[in-house]
Amino acid sequence: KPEIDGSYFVEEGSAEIVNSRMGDAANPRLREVLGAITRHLHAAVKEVEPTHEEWFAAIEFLTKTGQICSDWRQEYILLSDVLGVTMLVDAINHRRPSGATPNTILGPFYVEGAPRYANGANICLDHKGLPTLVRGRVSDIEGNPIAGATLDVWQTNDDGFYDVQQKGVQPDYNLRGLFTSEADGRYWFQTVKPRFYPIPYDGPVGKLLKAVDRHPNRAAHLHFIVEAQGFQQVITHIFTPDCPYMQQDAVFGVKRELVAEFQEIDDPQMAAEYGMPNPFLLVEWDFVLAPA
Ligand code: MBD
Ligand code: FE
Repeated sequence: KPEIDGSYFVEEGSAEIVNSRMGDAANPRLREVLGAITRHLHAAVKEVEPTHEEWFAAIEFLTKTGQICSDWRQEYILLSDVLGVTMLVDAINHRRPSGATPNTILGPFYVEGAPRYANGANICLDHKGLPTLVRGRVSDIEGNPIAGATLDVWQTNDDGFYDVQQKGVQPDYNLRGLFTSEADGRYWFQTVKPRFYPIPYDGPVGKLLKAVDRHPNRAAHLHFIVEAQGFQQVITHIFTPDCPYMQQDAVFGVKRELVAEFQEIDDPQMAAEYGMPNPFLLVEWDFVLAPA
């Protein structure tokens, strides 16, 4: 049948007809990817039978999602996050050996070029929140220490905002820093306990969440990127154990292995040793890296 005849288009497999137009010069992987997207998209459209107005609303939504609304933000990452696709892609690409620290979502608030500190430094520059000492070891899967690993950490302040969301309100690089593991693999730094907070919901993705009656809150977390020569980079979080959104993180980033204890320590000697106020919270957290 001539495919030019629109009367056959739907009945004869519209996606197949579209996909058959791709020529021999197409990159095979692109052919596979676009072919699958076209098939699933046509199936979804046939399932929901949108009106023209609905389809145009979808296009408008995607257009707005792609617009840069500040120097650090367009919303496609966030859309991928709230639809669970980011975690899915991550799971597909990071099937680590058991025992290795799992990945989770990067999120939109990572900033390169945070200050590098000596172990023990305090990354909380606005002095708000519950003082917390994070310490642990970076090791390989056999437990051998990894010296010289870089730990890049970032989190929200006690009001639930990243520094880049509150330029001029928070000090630059508040609650961000790079640390280096010592010869025995150890690292330690001072921060404050993170709290849950909403992903930005003033844009198109926030409107979408509201429209489908979903909350925008992320389980409270500290972000880490840990890297060392010869090992796989780990992009991950530490979660607090007592966050009300643990079971319903807006972006599906929680993994059981990433939930830490935040122990209350009342020990003036230990506090003095680390330059912490007493009492304080202690998080003992080891990172285990898989070979590259
Ligand atoms: C965040 O802070 C975050 O970590 C992710 C993954 C998405 C939105 C906001
Ligand atoms: Fe975050």
